[in-house]
Amino acid sequence: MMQIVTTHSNRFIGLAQRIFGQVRKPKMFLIVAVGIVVFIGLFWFMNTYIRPFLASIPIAQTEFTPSAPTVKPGDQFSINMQLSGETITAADVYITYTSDKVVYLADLPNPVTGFNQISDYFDAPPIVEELTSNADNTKTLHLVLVSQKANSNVAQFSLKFKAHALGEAAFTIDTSRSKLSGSVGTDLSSASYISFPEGVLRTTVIIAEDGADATPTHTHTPTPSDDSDPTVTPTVDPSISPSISPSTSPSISPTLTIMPTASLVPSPTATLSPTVTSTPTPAPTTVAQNPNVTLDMKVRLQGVVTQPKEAYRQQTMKILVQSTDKSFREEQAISFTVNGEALWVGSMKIVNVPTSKTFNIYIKGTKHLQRKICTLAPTETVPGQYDCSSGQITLKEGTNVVDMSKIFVLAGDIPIQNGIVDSVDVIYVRKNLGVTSPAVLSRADFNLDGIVDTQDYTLAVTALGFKYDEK
Ligand SMILES: [Ca+2]
Ligand SMILES: [Ca+2]
Repeated sequence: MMQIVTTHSNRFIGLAQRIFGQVRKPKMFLIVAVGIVVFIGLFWFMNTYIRPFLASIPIAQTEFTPSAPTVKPGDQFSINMQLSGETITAADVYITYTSDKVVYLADLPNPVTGFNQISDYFDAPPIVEELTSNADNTKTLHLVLVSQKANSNVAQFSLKFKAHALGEAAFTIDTSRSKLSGSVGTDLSSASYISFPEGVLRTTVIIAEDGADATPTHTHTPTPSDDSDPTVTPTVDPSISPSISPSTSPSISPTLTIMPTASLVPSPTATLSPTVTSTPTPAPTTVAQNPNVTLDMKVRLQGVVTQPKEAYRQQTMKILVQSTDKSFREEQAISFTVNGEALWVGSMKIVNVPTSKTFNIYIKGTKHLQRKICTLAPTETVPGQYDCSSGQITLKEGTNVVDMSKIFVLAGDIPIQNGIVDSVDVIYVRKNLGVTSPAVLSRADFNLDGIVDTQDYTLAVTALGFKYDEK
């Protein structure tokens, strides 16, 4: 984490120098100065709120070492991996290796799995064991491992390779793409994402004719220590902080939760007070009442590309409308019906809406991650890409069209929902492949074709990359 902070501050100084280099006019200077104050404020904000949030993701100690530093052409060897410190229940790992020097066993003419483990910690064979070729004589192995046992805070496995050309082969874990999840500490019922250590996780093997003589000069495994920066303290002058408008902070508050059971609390329209006073004053004592609002919504569910069969054309989704200042909040379970274009249509009526405010709208399906929108017609080209923080939605009396047809409500968080796509979700889908019973379908049939199969499974595994409900 320390590295992130350092990088940011260096970038910031560089940016400031560049900006100042272009400043010639005093007015411009003022604008730039204001910009910098705001920038420093944001920096302070990130340090204060966002860094601690990120820092709260635990880190797994990772060892990544070869079974032998030097091998001969034709030899089979292993790259061993050990993840410890937390109880890992799922691992989604990308490892790039020098493919013109070594071959992964699943890449042989008669492929066999290259995945191996001493104790049966992870389910075998791996859920995903895929190879892709890169331009630079390397290949990337993508492994998705799930552990239904998850009974230890040390998980080990090895990957088998065969050496075939002289030289050096390097193996690198792509820590930016790889993900771990599991339970932290002693609470094995919890689910959390777990990070790899920062930095490069790389090891090498020398392939030499006389394997024994070759000097293993190459050190393996930088094994970064797992104690993440105990010393970092955000040292931005606090006197500058008040310049940030406080209205920005609530939108990132990680405490926002949407209780699945929350019932709708209709606002008190029934406050027509029976003021039977003797004075016959016909004064129009109108109680200050905000307008009533209707949201006509169109929604697209990930995986549902055609209109499903009759039995699956209704879905209940949770809609939360919240003002950006959090003073107004209305949550309802809305029934949606899917049309011929695979769009889900539903309507929500809300009374007494303070229409002078701006709003965010949140949507969560019964087996989906929550999405948050900040405009009435958000768009994305890749499912999950749209991301917003501050709501700019204004609502008017009467009908408001909320067009979510150009973003996807992402599948994967199955009941009982916990707001995260993790190994529990993935395992459930995997266990029920081929099942068509209504109880299972209601939880894991994401594409609504009446069977839990590999398509649903793929959606669940993909969703591992999206982690959490948007808040
Ligand atoms: Ca879940
Ligand atoms: Ca299905």
